[in-house]
Amino acid sequence: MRIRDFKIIDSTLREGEQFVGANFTTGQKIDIAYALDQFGVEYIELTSPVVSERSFQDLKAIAGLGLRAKVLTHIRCKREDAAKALEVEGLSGIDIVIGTSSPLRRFSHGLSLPQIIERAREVISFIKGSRPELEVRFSTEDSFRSSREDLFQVYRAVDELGVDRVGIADTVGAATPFGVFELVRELRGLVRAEIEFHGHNDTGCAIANSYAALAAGASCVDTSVLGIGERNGITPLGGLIARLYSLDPERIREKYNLRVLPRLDELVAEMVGVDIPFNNPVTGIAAFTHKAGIHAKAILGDPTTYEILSPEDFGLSRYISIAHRLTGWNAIRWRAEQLGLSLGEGDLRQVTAHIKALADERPLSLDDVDAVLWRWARSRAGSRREDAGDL
Ligand code: HCA
Ligand code: CU
Repeated sequence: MRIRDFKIIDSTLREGEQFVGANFTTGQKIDIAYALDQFGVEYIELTSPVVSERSFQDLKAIAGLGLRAKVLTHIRCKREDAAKALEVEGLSGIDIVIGTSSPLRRFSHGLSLPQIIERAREVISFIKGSRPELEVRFSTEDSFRSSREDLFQVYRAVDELGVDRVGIADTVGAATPFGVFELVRELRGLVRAEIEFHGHNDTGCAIANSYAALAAGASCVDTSVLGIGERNGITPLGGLIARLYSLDPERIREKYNLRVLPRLDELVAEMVGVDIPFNNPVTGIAAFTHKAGIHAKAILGDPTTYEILSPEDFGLSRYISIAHRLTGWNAIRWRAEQLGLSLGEGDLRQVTAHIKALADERPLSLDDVDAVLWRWARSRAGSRREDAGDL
């Protein structure tokens, strides 16, 4: 399935601030915003201005940077929150959220469904009446544990009020890809507004769920750098990009500046005090490392054999690990060539057998492999000289 028209709403500066290790300074927020803008995300979402004076000032600062990305803020469905957001110049839109599931209705805001719709009407008309140029998104927290009937009633009401996007939020990471597909499909037939998906990663499904949402007709996905957010976070920007790139590389290359991704991941990892996971899509240390002899041989012949993402597109390079018992003589030949050693196939097969035997004894490093290759090449040269002397 080709997904061409979609937008990324990066929420590192909102959802990401809810990650346990995140405590961004103004300067750090600005650095993240510039890097996201350079990468090319379409939207940057920031924490509500009512959270604190610093949050308010930082929102104003980032909305005033003149970024290409549209700057959004995220508020509760409350008139006073909207009023504060409306003070911010340079803002492109306001994302409103309210809980619709019965536990949230009971324990969070205490509003009934008609009261939620009434409140939505009040806040949306207030925003649209004050600054009609602002985009408004209305999202239902914990959508997947809300009754369909309730959800659709709310979405239809806010759609009629003229919101630009309706948001589905898998707040607790409960959704499955099929469930997301089905809900978005149905909603697509009901509303005129664009559909946005926000998915938490409690069961590791955030990327798959976001993809399912896009495939079913959503056009916006919320991400954060490295997926940071409440608990174990949401759809990671890099992972979503990997998912979409593998399906349509040209489109993703033209839409985003992929070489910025490693810097973004490193920047945010450092700021929040975590390492980039070894298995992270694209930027994990092992993402482009090939090991088994069969893989190494094929990769050396044509990298697309075992890579659906091209590391060069992200400014990265692949690594072929050869110092272990799974190695093969093609990989060893490649290394010998890199060292400028010319060994015939018979020799290479023997060296490889020797390296495998050594690796059975102890862990090897590339230096060990190189040393074996050099020794072998020297002894070969010596014996060739002896042969020549014999003649
Ligand atoms: C939360 C709110 C939210 C909001 C998502 C949205 C969620 O922190 O609980 O605005 O669509 O996951 O429901 O992040
Ligand atoms: Cu969330």
